[in-house]
Amino acid sequence: MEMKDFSTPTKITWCPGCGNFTILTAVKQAMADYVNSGKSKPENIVMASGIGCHGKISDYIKVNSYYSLHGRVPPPMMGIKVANQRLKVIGFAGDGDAYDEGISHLVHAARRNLDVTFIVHDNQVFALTTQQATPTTPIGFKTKSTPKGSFEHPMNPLHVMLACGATFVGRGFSGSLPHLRSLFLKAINHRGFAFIDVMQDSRVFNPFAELVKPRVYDLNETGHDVKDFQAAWEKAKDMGEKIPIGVFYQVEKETYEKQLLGDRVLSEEKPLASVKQVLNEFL
Ligand SMILES: Cc1ncc(C[n+]2csc(CCOP(=O)(O)OP(=O)(O)O)c2C)c(N)n1
Ligand SMILES: [Mg+2]
Repeated sequence: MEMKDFSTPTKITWCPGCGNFTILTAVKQAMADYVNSGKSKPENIVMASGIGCHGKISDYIKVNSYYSLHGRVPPPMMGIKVANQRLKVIGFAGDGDAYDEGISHLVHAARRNLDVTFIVHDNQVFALTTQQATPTTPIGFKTKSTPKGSFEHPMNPLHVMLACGATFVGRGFSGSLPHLRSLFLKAINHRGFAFIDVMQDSRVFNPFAELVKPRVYDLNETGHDVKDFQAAWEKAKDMGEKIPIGVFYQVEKETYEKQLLGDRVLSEEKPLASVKQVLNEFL
């Protein structure tokens, strides 16, 4: 498989130069790498996405996908994984979607250690609705909802996910395509809840790529121990002169669906009752 095998004919309507293009390319490359490694087939990869500019990624990748409600990417991911744990489930959310509207869903998906990959397109704004502040908007940043500049303490998504027990926590940057490809592949290969916050440049609403590019470095080339929670916590604080990207934390832990189901694959079992029967009970 090649990256182009995952392309769809749908016209891409993101703004020219948007960091979402890099995320799209990196995901298709990582999916091709994953399939070529013999671990899965394209028909066994399922995507779920939220609502926002990022959510359109479901239309641009040729695998089965579920367009969810705003902030509600984790519930369908959980439903899909529990129904058929052989599927590789990858979710895509925006920073508004994941950290604002849907934060409670994200918290519980992470602490359950569902075996899914969750990628956040973090452009620090609600972009589709033309720039309002989200939980990751930096202090002082002027948006339509913060005309005097934001004065709320920004959330650190990596800290939130570490605290919730995510077993894989990473950060990527839309200005580093080869790095993003390998980071996505590591996350897809992880068994357990793999979370990646991608610093995603929005050329129109938050163009930070040129400012961030000279500051990023690959954490995994510095001898960082990914099993060291405290080291991951400390490194996740760095968003100043130097910004680490890569895998901050990765440990093995039993997954939710394995504990719930063992090796059962519910979608292959005979249904206990028809949907109609179940609904009739409530009439
Ligand atoms: C429940 C609900 N609330 C609000 C909206 C309006 N809405 C649509 S897209 C969007 C912004 C999404 O921002 P983000 O998740 O950061 O994605 P981005 O557009 O930045 O990729 C909002 C607020 C909605 N569709 N549904
Ligand atoms: Mg956003």
